[in-house]
Amino acid sequence: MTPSSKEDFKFSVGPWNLHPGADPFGPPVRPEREFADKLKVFKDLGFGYVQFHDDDAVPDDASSSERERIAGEVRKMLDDNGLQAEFVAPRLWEDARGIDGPVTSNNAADRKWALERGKRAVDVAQLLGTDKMVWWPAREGTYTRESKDAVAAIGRMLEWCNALLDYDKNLKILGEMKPNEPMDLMYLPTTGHWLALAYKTVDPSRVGTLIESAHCILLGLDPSDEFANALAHDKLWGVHLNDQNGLKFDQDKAFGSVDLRRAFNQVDVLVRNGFGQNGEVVGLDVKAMRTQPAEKSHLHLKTSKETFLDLVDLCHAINRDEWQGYITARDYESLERFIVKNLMGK
Ligand code: XLS
Ligand code: MG
Repeated sequence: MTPSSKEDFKFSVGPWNLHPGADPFGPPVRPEREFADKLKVFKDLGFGYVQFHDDDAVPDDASSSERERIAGEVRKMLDDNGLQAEFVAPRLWEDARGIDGPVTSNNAADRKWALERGKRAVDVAQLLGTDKMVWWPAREGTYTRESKDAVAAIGRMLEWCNALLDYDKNLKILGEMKPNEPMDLMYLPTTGHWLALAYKTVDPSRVGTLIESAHCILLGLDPSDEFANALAHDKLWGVHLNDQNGLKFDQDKAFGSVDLRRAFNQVDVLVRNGFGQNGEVVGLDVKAMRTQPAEKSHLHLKTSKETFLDLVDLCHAINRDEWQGYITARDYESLERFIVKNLMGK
């Protein structure tokens, strides 16, 4: 395996990562940017790919001919900025029909809508020129544990994936798992749960994962080990890098801003396993702090990318012989000091 070089890494971000700063306790504090302005920011910051929710690209109520026209316009804007679509994710969690699922909803009409919406997202992905669909099953879980049949729910999640794999024979589904928020308890809370489902689908070779750092931390798991598990199955097809300060709401802090060693280990596992050499993209899922003024509300994207690339440099510069020497001698105390010194630039 040739380790990834800096050039192997292409970066992506979503339009929702440039946002006006509303949170559950307060309204927006900055003006919303036009989509075209967001693309310009992405281009200027050196991003090569854009992540989309289906309705970031095409309104959900567009007719199929409108969908083609609007997606064509979006694709042209991407082209004009030297950008490509990385994936499309169906936004199943905002519509009233998604209030209790919708894939695992107890209501058959909601489940039917979930499939239609999934198919529309696949259509949008095709029109934007990507074969990847990310599924973050936001409300597939419960607020009240006794409100759903959990075994039936997993079966419904499997059926939904199978129907979409069947709908588009080139589609790849990347599950992005998260243990909670907005639900109290999620079905398939970890990547491991998801991969078990992946192997039960009609075409496991087209089902992989996108792993978000913060989601692992919310589980009390180490993101680099989670990446490693998916890499061992050849199923790490995307990442959402960010950081998270302990077990609370999903903070989407800038990559490496809380725990630099944890960030280093994520980059190191990607570098050592040649991530990016088969078209995988380094995605960010980061939020600007609400305190940022409008003209500085893109810096979280810039700093996350810079931290990532600085850590790639460190991965290449670090003395691997010395590292291995500590492993061979089983002197893990000295190994810790070695890593910490490297992170301090000493
Ligand atoms: C939410 C997820 C979401 C997905 C895209 O926690 O991270 O933003 O990445 O649907
Ligand atoms: Mg994410």
